[in-house]
Amino acid sequence: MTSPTSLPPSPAANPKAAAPASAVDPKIAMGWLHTAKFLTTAPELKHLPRLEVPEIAFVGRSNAGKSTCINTLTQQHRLAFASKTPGRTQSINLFSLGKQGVTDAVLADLPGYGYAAVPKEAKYRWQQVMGNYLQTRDNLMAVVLLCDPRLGLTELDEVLLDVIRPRVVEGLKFLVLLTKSDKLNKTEAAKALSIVKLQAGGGEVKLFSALKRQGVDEVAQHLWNWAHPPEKPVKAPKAVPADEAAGPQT
Ligand SMILES: Nc1nc2c(ncn2[C@@H]2O[C@H](COP(=O)(O)OP(=O)(O)O)[C@@H](O)[C@H]2O)c(=O)[nH]1
Ligand SMILES: [Mg+2]
Repeated sequence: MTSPTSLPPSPAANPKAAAPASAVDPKIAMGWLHTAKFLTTAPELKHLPRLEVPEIAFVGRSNAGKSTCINTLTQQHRLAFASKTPGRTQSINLFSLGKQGVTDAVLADLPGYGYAAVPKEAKYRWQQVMGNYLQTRDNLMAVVLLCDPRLGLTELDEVLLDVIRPRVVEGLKFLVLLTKSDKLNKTEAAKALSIVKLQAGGGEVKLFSALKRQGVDEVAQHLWNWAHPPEKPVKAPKAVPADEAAGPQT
């Protein structure tokens, strides 16, 4: 393995890459995620609607647990179809989020990659669509990369990291979730975390289990914080001392 120090800066090495998941009450974040509604599906980037609201993309290998993660976060069992047949979904699915029918963010479920049984042309086509999406989608503000910790970050995940690296440097948020953590014991989980942290350049990596609900609230808080960044404080106008404001005294 190449030493991580010899690599160019990793996406996750950017301190801006993951927001602190502290500010919002997890109940508020989960309530917000529960508003998710299917918006549209697009086989190619050009079919996606242009949107102004922030978009958070879920990416990862087929079978990494992406659909299950989205369904768990949104508390909707069939929102993102958790297929038993990996590699089937080949479109970008968008889900809108927002209270009182006002969309304030969008989740994007990207097709999984790396499924061996997918024909070569389909794989190639998908790489193009995905590369295009990740490089040019204007309102993309965060990427959640899901990874089965028993496989670790694979070559295809590394390719994806390379694709998004320039955007992370410019402020794109980034988080790696090690899914199905219920399948690991404590030692295995700690080991998987440290290996993937190294691979991801020491950035934000979290254990996640839909089954045991590990990491669910925390991820919800991250998503909420990303979509609702604190407003920059407005500079108060400089106070003029009363005697100056009243003009020179005679
Ligand atoms: N034990 C366990 N299995 C999971 C978990 N999340 C997903 N799975 C299983 O992993 C398989 C793939 O999940 P899916 O969400 O369809 O993966 P996707 O292809 O990335 O969308 C399914 O059989 C899920 O039931 C989890 O947290 N724990
Ligand atoms: Mg899926």
